[in-house]
Amino acid sequence: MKGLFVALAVASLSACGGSGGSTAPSNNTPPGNTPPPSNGISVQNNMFSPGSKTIAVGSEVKWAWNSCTGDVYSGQTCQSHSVTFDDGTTSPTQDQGTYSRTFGAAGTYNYHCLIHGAAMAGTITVQ
Ligand SMILES: [Cu+2]
Repeated sequence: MKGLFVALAVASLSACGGSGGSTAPSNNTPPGNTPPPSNGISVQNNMFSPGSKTIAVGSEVKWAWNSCTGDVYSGQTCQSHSVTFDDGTTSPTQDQGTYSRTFGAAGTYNYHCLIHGAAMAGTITVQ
């Protein structure tokens, strides 16, 4: 629902704008997307990129949602995903934003998206 609202808001802004030509960004990236920081993980539609990551004990990993795509009305459609670990730790199920987790103990941490299940999964190896 939130994604739809944003899409409509963006569409109406675009309709009222119009002071000479298109001002769309040349890279055409919908504004709901958040590029991950270096060493971060991008939450895309139906995949985490990179899917596997190895870090040192005590490190923080940041996921950034990039699940919005432009639509034909100059707005965007954003799909919801989550970062949900087998140990129960989870991000919200959201269509935009970021999530961070700090790993204080060595081990293998498997996670998946609550909506897309095993088809959208990743692993953090902490050593
Ligand atoms: Cu998902």
